[in-house]
Amino acid sequence: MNCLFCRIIAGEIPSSKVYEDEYVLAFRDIDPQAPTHILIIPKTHYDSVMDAPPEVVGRLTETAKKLAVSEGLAEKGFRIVVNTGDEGGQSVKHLHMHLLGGRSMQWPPG
Ligand code: DGP
Repeated sequence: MNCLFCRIIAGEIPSSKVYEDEYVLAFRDIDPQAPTHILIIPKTHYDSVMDAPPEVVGRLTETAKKLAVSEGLAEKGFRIVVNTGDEGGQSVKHLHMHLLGGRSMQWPPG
């Protein structure tokens, strides 16, 4: 298995897990870009959001919303990001949603 996030799901690489269910794993980003920076991934491998069915994207979004509440981000606001492809800045080719919060976000992003 050469996908980094599949190896995290399999427990071969340790992660700081914040949520897990049958379909989804969420863990803290190794290189946080905000006080709270969580990655939410499907347990089934999809290279990017372009390959994933709507129910999978929906589960990631619903998990992000729940975590925004449990992490105390929902009231002040937060950002969810799905980098896609090379120009989108996707470095890990396993679909993942970033949940970022705990500071004011800038726009436009870099
Ligand atoms: P992206 O650039 O959108 O593909 O985001 C990939 C993210 O994955 C990036 O923010 C850093 C994070 N990351 C890379 N390797 C690891 C790892 O081994 N553990 C954890 N927790 N995060 C990782």
